Amino acid sequence: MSLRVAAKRLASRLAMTTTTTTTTRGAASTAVPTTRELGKVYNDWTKDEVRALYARPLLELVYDAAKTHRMHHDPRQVQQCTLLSIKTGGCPETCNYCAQSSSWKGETKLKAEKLMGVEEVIEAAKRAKESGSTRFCMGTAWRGPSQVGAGQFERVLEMTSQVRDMGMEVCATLGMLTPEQALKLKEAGLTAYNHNLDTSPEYYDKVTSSRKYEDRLNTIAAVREAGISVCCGGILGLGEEEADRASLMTVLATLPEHPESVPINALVPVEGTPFKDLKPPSGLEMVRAIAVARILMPATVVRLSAGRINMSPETQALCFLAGANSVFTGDKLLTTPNNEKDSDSFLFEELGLEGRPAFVPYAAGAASSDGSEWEHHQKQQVQ
Ligand code: SAM
Ligand code: DTB
Ligand code: SF4
Repeated sequence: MSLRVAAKRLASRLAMTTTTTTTTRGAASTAVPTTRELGKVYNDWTKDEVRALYARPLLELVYDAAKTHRMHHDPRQVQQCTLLSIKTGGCPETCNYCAQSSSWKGETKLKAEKLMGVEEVIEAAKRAKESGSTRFCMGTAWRGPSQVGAGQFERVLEMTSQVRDMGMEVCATLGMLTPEQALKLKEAGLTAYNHNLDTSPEYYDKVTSSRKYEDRLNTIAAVREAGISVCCGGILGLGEEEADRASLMTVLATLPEHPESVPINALVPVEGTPFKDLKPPSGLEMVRAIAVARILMPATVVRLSAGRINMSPETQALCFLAGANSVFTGDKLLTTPNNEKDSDSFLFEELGLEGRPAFVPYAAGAASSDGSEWEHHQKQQVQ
């Protein structure tokens, strides 16, 4: 069989069942570029530098990431966050990985639900706080608040204020925002807004057709402008190459200010979605992505997000060593299952980890995370 035929066969097999990630490992230098100082915050990383970093031998990368981590964070602290899908399913967007798009509801069989009531959400936030979470994140399967009636957005603002008054960090992920909507969320007390870029600009049209990369960047700019802390990351395992992963990291690390929070998700393949047959990244690919994020964005909270349920305790330990300092806890993410409480408690105990308190000042940034919230919180504790 000729090489071309073999390559073609392999390509079609991969296209049908799995994806693979082409790496440039071995071709690159093994060190952080000599012009860069570990732990220093830079916003001018080049794509070539990031690619070279991405291709480094894993243990060297993890070693440098662990050193960087200790310059900005208490390595024993890992924040526990709880997600709640306050409006599930029926989304008009077409994200190929997502269980909640109405485009494949015939296949996923996910039933669209209405926006939850304020009381029910507050009860869930109380339970999350009691179980050790210091950040509560509410998600809606919306293109954005503009798509729904004003009353629904008002209800989310009310939920935001009430969770904030409980002394928790409050995060929301509601889709695209206008600058006015971002300001309203800020006034309601929102700590952070999650809006992921998901993948590289080059690969984005393979992931969704219903919006552009630029739309995502505009919402992130509106969030930043409103003084809300930015939570923005991606997903590994969407069929992208390693160059796309490096490209996504370059976009994040060259924003005018680094996001205070970068979630790294592994694809959770959901039955009925176009990406149902893609192969999620390996644990070590997740470790590599976390280490690169940590070195590029030293002060940021790097969140080991979706896909943790399939990771061994050993892989998770490597992720924490590489600089992850947040996880989602609780039995559910948005629509898919999450790690069990008992196994998480055992893992924290065995690794000597403790929860990260709410409002620890983030070194990276925005007005809502410059430490004033931490002082406010400390005062509340004294009263
Ligand atoms: N609709 C809003 C949006 O897209 O920004 C908020 C909710 S959306 C479900 C939040 C994020 O969850 C997505 O941006 C994506 O990164 C992540 N996500 C969704 N489904 C996922 C899956 N199956 N596996 C991994 N991450 C997923
Ligand atoms: C993020 O980056 N990951 C979380 C949170 N931000 C909103 C969501 C993960 C969703 C996983 C798939 C699901 O449960 O539907
Ligand atoms: Fe809708 Fe968000 Fe899912 Fe995309 S990721 S389909 S925008 S809920």
